[in-house]
Amino acid sequence: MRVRNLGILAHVDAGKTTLTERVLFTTGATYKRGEVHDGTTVTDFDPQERDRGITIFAAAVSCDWAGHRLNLIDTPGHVDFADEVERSLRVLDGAVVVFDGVAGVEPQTEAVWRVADRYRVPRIVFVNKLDRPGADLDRVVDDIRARLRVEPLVAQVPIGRESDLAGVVNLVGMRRLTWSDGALKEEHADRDGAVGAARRRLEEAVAERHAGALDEMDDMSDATLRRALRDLTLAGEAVVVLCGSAYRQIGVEPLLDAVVDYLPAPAGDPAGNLAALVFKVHSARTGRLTYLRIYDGTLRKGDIVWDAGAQRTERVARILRVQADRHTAIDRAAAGDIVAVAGVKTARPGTTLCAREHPVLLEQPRTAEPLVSVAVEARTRADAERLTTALVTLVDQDPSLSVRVDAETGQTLLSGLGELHLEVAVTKLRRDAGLDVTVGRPQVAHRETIVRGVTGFRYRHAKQDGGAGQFADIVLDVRPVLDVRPVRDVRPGFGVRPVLGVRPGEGFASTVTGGRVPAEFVRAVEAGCREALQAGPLGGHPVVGVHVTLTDGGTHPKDSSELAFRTAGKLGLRAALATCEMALLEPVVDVTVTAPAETLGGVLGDLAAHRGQITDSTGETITATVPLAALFGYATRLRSQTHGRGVFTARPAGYRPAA
Ligand SMILES: Nc1nc2c(ncn2[C@@H]2O[C@H](COP(=O)(O)OP(=O)(O)OP(=O)(O)O)[C@@H](O)[C@H]2O)c(=O)[nH]1
Ligand SMILES: [Mg+2]
Repeated sequence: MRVRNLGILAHVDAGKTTLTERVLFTTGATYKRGEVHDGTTVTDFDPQERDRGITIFAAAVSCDWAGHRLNLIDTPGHVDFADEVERSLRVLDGAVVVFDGVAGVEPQTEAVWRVADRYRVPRIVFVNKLDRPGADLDRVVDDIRARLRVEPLVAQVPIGRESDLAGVVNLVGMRRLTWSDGALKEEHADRDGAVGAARRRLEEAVAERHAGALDEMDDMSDATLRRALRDLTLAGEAVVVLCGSAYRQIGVEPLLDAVVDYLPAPAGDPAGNLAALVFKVHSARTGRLTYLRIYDGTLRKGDIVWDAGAQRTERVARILRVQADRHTAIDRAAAGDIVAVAGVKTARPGTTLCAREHPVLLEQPRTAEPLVSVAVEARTRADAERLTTALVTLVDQDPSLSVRVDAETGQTLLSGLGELHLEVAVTKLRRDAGLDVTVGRPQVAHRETIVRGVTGFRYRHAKQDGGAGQFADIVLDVRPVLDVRPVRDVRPGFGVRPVLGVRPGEGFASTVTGGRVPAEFVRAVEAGCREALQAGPLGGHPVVGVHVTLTDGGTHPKDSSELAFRTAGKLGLRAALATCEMALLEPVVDVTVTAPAETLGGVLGDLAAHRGQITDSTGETITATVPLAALFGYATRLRSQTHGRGVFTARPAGYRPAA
């Protein structure tokens, strides 16, 4: 059977889960339509999702349409769960990006669009909620062109507006589609008036970008148009725009046709050597489930596979086809499939599973850096040990969570992408693991960087008091890697000062000549340096924006080893950093606040008082860069400043020196 693996992506509340629900209903995979607000959808099955009315975990479902199997992943839209979306995007071949017909391009939609660009995932746009008052397809299309810098190829014209929305005209094929209570009526559409003009515009936009279509400029057939739309979608040169209302079940069938027509089939060879990427791990009461995408080869029940990164074997006890929280055991899965397996013990998101004789490592998804942490503590001694196990399980499933014990206070700190992310994690500890834990106030996760470096820093690690000795001599240059960002659109009067943005990441190089430090020892020094960067001298925070050069060194004929050089790298860089001028960095976020104009003065004043830098303020919208710490409790503050009418969205914008 032919396959389409696709994700449903968007900002929070755009209607992804509702659309997924309607897709399952339309294709006959379910017999009743669930609703997010009733807690009855297939993909929001976790109790926390049902309570909160939002998607938290990416959920996979399958259905059949027009002779194809569609494997869909409904993703969360909240920025705190962006890592879940990133991991899903890594294994998908295509995506439907959903837009709210009133709100247009929202911040998290823009963010996931960029991630999809990075992974080169072909996309189709679905402008949803056209039944809502104030919805306007043309405005959303203009917004997409301007903000996402992509040419929208509008392939439908809505029939009726807002609450009178009745259907759409498909410009490819010239069909008039109307729905009444979910039942589709299909008729021929005439090429006159607005519909004819829209078809002409679509033909022109396509001909401008596609040679085959240009040849038929004067009389373009539907087949040519369809082929051109597919070519342009796959090449990422433009994006097909469809529309409707998921809630009212308008526009779902033509969207599914477009998925089959325009999005790519998975590549890969079922007869090849196994290559599969783990993108999700879920520990259920029934055991650990590992979700994977098979790129090449065929996986059979009972297979022994190789984890090339960790250099160990794993056994695939069972293979499961996933339908949200329901699983069906199958005997095999092949290239192009997305399945879950049971029995795999240690593979984490990002792990490649392959054949031992043909080891490969697939590109890992990027993991977002934790921004916020809370101290967690078990109330009883008996729970303390179980807490450690439960935390390990949490981090195992979600690489954007991390745990460390603070060296000074001895507290266990759980770090994640935001307050909601941590709240969800703590609720899991309480509900799933049944632990009685207390949780401290959220704190931002700081970073450290160097402002002034050091050159020619010599460090000698020598332990030669009898027995096998250790000797390593190294000389390091340490310098900052700074990226000076201009302040955007600064307006007078807000007290804005220039800031340094710090590029995350660091570098290592060696300029040692004459073989004074052999290559394997240079690598050991680098590994030691990376360890040293995990805890800086100011407060044990990770150190970023540092470049280290090994400029010289020396060995001992008997006592030098990789271990000795690794230790020298770690202790040497730690000592070098202690002599550098260091700076503490704090995470900042870009916030967009929308509120009634008469309340904006108060909102502006509050943001400025919390060290926010206002970057723009027009009409009813303010954008600002604000320390993440200032956002704790912001929802409550904004509510009182705007009499409950203000809304805001935030997204990470890197690190700035802490005031
Ligand atoms: N009027 C209208 N409401 C809709 C439509 N689609 C979804 N909604 C409503 O919008 C709200 C959010 O819908 P969801 O499907 O949960 O949105 P989502 O994109 O999955 O949200 P997250 O998973 O939290 O990011 C729900 O109350 C839906 O009933 C639509 O086409 N028209
Ligand atoms: Mg959802």
